[in-house]
Amino acid sequence: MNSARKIALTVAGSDPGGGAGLQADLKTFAALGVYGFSAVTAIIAQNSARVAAVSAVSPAMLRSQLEILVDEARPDAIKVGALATAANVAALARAVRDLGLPAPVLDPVLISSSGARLLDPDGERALITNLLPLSRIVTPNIPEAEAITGIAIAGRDSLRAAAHAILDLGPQAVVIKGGHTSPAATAEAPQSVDLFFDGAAFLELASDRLPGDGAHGTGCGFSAAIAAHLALGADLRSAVQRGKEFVTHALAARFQLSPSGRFLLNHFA
Ligand code: PXL
Repeated sequence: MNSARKIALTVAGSDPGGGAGLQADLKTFAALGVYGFSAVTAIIAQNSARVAAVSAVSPAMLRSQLEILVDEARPDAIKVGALATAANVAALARAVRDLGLPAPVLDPVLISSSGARLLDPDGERALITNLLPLSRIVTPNIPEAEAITGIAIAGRDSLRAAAHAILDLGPQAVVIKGGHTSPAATAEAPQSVDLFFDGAAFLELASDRLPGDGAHGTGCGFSAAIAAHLALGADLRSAVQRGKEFVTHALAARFQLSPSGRFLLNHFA
C-alpha cells in the first residue's frame, strides 16, 4: 500500500548518547512529523562531552543500506552528516546518482564540537569535489566554511565572500551558521547570524546568542530540520527559516543530563 507519509533519510554517524548524529536526526524528523530512515556511516563511542573512538562502516555497507532502503520507499529528502572517510563520500555520491536520490542537505561535518575528526583529510577533498556539486544546500559553520574556501571569516564582507565561493563549488545554495564564531568576531556579539545565499539573494537569520559554550547537536538539528521541511514540501528558503526556528525553540528548552555533560537540544519542546 502506498503511504502519504513523507520520508526523510539521514546519512550520518551514530551518537550513542543521542544528542547528535543519526539518533538526534530521527528525533528531529519525528518532532516534525516526518518518517525517518537512517543509514549509518560510522559508529562513534561518545557522550555529549567527548569522543572516545570512531569506527567507519565500509563503503559497501553504506551502499547496501541505501539500496535496501530505496527498495522499500524513496526518501523525499536527505540529510548528510559525518561521513568519516573519503571512501564513504565517494560511495554516497555514487549512490545519489545511481539510485536517483534527492539532492541532499549536506552538513559538511569535519570536526565534532568536542574536537574529534569526523572526516579524514582525503574525505574533506572528496566532499568538496564529489558531494558539494550534488547538494541542494550545504550548511557549514564558520570553521567549516573557512576550511572549504580558505577564506578567513572576520566580518560581513568575508562571510559573503565565503558564501559566494562555496556556491561556486556547485551546490544550489549555502547557509553559513554564525553560532560558532560571530562574523562580527566579538564574543560579546549579542546575536548569532546565519547567512543564506542561493546565488540570487542573501538572507540573514539572526537569533539571540546563548550564554555558555554552545550545545551538542545543534548543527545536526538544523540540517535535519531543513531536510524534514523539504520532505514536507517547503521551498528551500522557508525550509531554512523553519529549520532555524526549530533549533532556536529546541535550544531555548535545552537541558543537561549531568553537570559534566554539555547542553542538549529539547527536540520535542
Ligand atoms: O555536530 C557534528 C556531529 C555530527 N555527527 C555526529 C556527531 C557530531 C558532533 O558531535 O557526533 C555523529
